[in-house]
Amino acid sequence: MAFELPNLGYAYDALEPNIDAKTMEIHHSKHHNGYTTKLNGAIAGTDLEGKSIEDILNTLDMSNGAVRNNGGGFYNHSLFWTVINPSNKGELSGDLKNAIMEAFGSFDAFKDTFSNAAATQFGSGWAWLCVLPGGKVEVCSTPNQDNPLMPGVTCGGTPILGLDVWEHAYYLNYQNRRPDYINAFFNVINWNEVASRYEANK
Ligand code: MN3
Repeated sequence: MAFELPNLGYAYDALEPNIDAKTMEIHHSKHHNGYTTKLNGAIAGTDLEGKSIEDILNTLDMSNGAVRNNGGGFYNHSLFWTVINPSNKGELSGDLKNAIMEAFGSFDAFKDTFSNAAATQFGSGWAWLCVLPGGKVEVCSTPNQDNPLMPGVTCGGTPILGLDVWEHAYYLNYQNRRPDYINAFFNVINWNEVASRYEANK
């Protein structure tokens, strides 16, 4: 069974004005679709075919550029759409809130740390909030389509919140103002989804 581009589950304009409809449409229907198609092409006929994307990334040969870039792209965007789903967003609470408070001291300190990771990731990449076994959380960033599931990535645990800081994610609306886009991202985070990923992976 080949990987399929997941449905967003909401309209392209549902995140306006924080993330504009045109960016969402191109990002999902062109960029994510491209990673999906190329991932399927890269694994076709190999022993990776039929494995879950998590298994593929966890045991990845990092010299396999086609699977690294397109498998990462497939997984990262699949996570990203869910953590900005505008339905039933909830608020930061419960065990996830406690873990964030324990790691960073305050929500504002967490936001600063995450925003700084996103702003200072040179060129294209992602900022992440990850959960480690036992429930601790940490922030890190990765270049290109790498992510914390991949071997040897200096960013541990399981990602539960991710922010795409490739220019294709924000340039139409924000041009070079990446910090404004990062700030807007905090308006659209679906904390219920992040909390459910935290509970499933702690
Ligand atoms: Mn992207």
